[in-house]
Amino acid sequence: MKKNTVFMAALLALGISLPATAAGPGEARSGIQDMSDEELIRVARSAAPPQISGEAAILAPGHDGTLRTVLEGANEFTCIADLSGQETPDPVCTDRAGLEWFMSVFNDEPRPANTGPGIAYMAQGGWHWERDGEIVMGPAEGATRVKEPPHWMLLWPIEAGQAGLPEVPNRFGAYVMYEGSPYAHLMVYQDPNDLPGG
Ligand SMILES: [Cu+2]
Repeated sequence: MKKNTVFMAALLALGISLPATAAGPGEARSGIQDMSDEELIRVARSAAPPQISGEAAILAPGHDGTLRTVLEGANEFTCIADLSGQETPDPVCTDRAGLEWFMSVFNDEPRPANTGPGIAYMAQGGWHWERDGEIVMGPAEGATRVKEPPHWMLLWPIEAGQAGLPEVPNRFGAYVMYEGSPYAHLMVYQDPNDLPGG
């Protein structure tokens, strides 16, 4: 499998892939592949507060669609400069367990490899795709892109029904994304003062 394809499959599994009509990961609309390392570090670090991101390792997608290490880290966090390849980068900072979760996605594994809960911060928000009122794991035909506000994620198995949580974003700011999948996780909108209407 070509590395490009791996990255694409990974993004698809995450539900953060490009729409069918969009550029491939080699030509992300955010122009992330053409940014200087300094800019990549700035963008990646913007996903979490400085006490987390300031000493984190920095990864960024290169022109071949694979992630490269831009900067080694000095704490347990890793920040990735862009996940979706959309017109604005959507960076994430995640701890060791969370990085295992993301690497499982990138490697198209049937389930995440982390053996403990991971945490991930997306202070710049991100996107998901919806069809018929449900979140789908990628831009399937007829799916629409929906912007996510700044949020954090608990990357550990959860069932919406059992947890008494909804499966779609709502005015309370917490929901289970990818319900019914091994990649189901708790989404919490980061700023309680910035909840979507509803
Ligand atoms: Cu999520």
